[in-house]
Amino acid sequence: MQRGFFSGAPAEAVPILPGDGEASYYRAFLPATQADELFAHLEREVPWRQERMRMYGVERLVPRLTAWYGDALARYTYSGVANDPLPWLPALAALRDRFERATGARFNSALLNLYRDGNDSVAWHADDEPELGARPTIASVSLGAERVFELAHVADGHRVKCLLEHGSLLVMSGDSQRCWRHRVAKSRAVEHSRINLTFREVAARPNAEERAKTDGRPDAR
Ligand SMILES: O=C(O)CCC(=O)C(=O)O
Ligand SMILES: [Mn+2]
Repeated sequence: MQRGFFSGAPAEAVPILPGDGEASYYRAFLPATQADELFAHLEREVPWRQERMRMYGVERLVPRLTAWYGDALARYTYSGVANDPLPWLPALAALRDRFERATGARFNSALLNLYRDGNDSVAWHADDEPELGARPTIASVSLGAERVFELAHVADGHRVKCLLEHGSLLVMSGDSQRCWRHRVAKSRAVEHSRINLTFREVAARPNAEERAKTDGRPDAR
């Protein structure tokens, strides 16, 4: 056990990786009633969508529902889909502020996943898109049904498993996206839904409209 990341937080940090990056698990990061309320609020308020992705030239539906929130310029490309962020919901902005105060890191966006039941999943991947930078810090909150989060070392295949409980927080940082891949596999045992929030900092990228506004303006310097 270590204090880690959230000094003074109610939950203790449990390191889950043996090396080559850090991942800390905080079991009861949110009290159960707050986690219940947040789950119900997000399930109801978020305009959940099932996106399509292209894999090996074949288009298929992403096996879960998603939504992307963030600052206006936090545009993000995920599985070949360019996402414009929805404006922060107050409940998400409050969590972002808490993470920023605790870590000193910035989080300008959050990717939300809704796993409707054990048939929904996320396949092996690393959050290593160029706009996240070389050593991103990712704060991942879990609500609802418990799911197993697996990590596999890219070089030696070493596996680590972590049960992500209702109200928990997992913080991945350092080389964790370069040295490890992660997934949430399908599970017949899971009947209920789960919401996952991953707070990230993406490099701000103006879209064509914003570029047009600034083009032709004299350089301020
Ligand atoms: O649902 C989770 O815990 C992980 C989701 C994830 O890895 C992602 O959205 O990149
Ligand atoms: Mn991920």
